Amino acid sequence: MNVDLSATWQEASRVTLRGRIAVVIDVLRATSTIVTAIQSGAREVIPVETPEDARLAAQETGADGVVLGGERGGLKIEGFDFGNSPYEYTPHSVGGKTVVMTTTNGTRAFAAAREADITFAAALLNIGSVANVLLHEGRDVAVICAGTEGRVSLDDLYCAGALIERIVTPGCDWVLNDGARLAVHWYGSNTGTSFDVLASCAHGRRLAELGFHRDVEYCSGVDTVTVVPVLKGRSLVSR
Ligand code: 3SL
Ligand code: MG
Repeated sequence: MNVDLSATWQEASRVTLRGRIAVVIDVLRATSTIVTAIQSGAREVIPVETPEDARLAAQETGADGVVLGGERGGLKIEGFDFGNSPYEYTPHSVGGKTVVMTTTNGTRAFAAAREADITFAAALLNIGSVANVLLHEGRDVAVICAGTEGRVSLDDLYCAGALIERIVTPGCDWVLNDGARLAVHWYGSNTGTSFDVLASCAHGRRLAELGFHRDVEYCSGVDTVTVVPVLKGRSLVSR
């Protein structure tokens, strides 16, 4: 089986994903927030590319209990209900609701994955559950790191390396592309905690500057959430 890693969503949009399972990773912070929203009981999360798309999708959905979430420049978009902090997505705020979400990189990575047979959302928070699902499926995997504005994000690569290490079991014939090998190497070379890694990478430092230090800490949690969001049509729902 093959594990093919794209380091950014832009790279993924140039890769053939047909016949594969895609795993989208944006640890800081989109997939961590999506996983949290679904764990908090959101009915669905609809990832879209732009704020205009979000407003349109909310109108089209026409369902009761639709909320808008996301960020630009890390901050809540004007007129939206929530930003991109996982702490905002509580059972009280999103339980039973449809969340339409747009973020700078993470939600675009779902659009880049549209050709894949199945698409899951992964973060450090739910990495064990995602690994179990991938082992159960036993199929070629395309790991799509969102990256940050077209550039590699070490937080995503770290999570990808941790995930790949959990699924590439000895005795199984896995073929890793160079990106996947790099992620495993980067993950294995870290001696500090996941928080040390996330806090020291460029986007972790940027979020701390914006006052989101607690989000970085929260997103560093490993296996704290069991839910595995899967794309059904245009919605991410609990698998
Ligand atoms: O790039 C994204 O999709 C966001 O997750 C970035 S931020 O952490 O909200 O700034
Ligand atoms: Mg990111």
